[in-house]
Amino acid sequence: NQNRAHSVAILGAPFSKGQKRRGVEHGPKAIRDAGLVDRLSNLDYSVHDFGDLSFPRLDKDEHFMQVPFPRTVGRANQLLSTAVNSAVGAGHTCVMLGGDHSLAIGSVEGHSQQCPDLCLIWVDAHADINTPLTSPSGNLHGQSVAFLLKELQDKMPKVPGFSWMKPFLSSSDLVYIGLRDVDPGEHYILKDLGIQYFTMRDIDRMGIQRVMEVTLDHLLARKQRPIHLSFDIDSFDPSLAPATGTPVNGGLTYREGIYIAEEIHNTGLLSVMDLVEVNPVLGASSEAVEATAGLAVDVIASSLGQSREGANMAFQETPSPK
Ligand code: 6HN
Ligand code: MN
Ligand code: MN
Ligand code: MN
Repeated sequence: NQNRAHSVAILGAPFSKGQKRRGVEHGPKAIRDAGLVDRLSNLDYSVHDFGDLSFPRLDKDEHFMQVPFPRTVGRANQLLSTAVNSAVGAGHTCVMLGGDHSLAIGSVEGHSQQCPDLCLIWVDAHADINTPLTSPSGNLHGQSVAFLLKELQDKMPKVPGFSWMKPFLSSSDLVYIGLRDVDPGEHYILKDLGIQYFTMRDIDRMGIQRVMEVTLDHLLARKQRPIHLSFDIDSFDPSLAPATGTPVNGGLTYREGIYIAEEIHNTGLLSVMDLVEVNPVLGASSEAVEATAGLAVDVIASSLGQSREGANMAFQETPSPK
């Protein structure tokens, strides 16, 4: 129970234009319906649910190269950045509910306005580090990290809609966990920049305990600093998280995912987290949707201190009879 921040801000971001499938804009509602606010209140937080942001529909937004909806995605992220900036500035630990993973651009950027020394843990089947020139799909949810990294600045064309931001993150301030579907251009960039990453094969070899030890050591050994956790639900195995747009077999087990969240909580340094890519329209049944959204709630609660050891907040001593 050490280090419990007292207030959490929930920001819903019902946005889907970073990719081409419909439905991921309903992620925030599905995650709230799975009981998020009650679960966090039981952890003794004061929960401030700021509701859903509203994002403008831009009627003229032509492709840029092969990238669809660039101005719409840029503007949504600008609005999200402002919201995260003020939630963190007001002293909340911030939970951003997506929406697709392009939203991490605005979430991490807004966080960096308050915490310029933040570090980033990206839990995902994918590296989301394509540039518009390497992307096989054009989709911006597969390019978020490329917008953040200083080292890619001169590899990035000027995408319309993004002139409000400058890259600010160093590649040494980022660690990936869960990778298993990395595009050729992405693999080149990961190697070229020497980014620390752990694929599912690495988790098989080292175990999740060692992966977290090396991750946190890499980011925090030199100095303690705020953590941004960007958690893509497709990092989990599709048997656990079927309702998502780009599922890949061979993902995290339930216990690996929860262990990642617990270890991040135990640092006492979690400042902002994203939970993205829950798409209720893509579940084969309501059970599949509820399982995916319930898993999202479990990850958020564990990141904020829900413990498998149990809590003893109601007890100062073991009750005696009479
Ligand atoms: N996500 N690497 C593929 C692409 O289109 O760039 C997939 C990206 C998936 C993005 O899951 O957040
Ligand atoms: Mn819809
Ligand atoms: Mn992602
Ligand atoms: Mn992904």
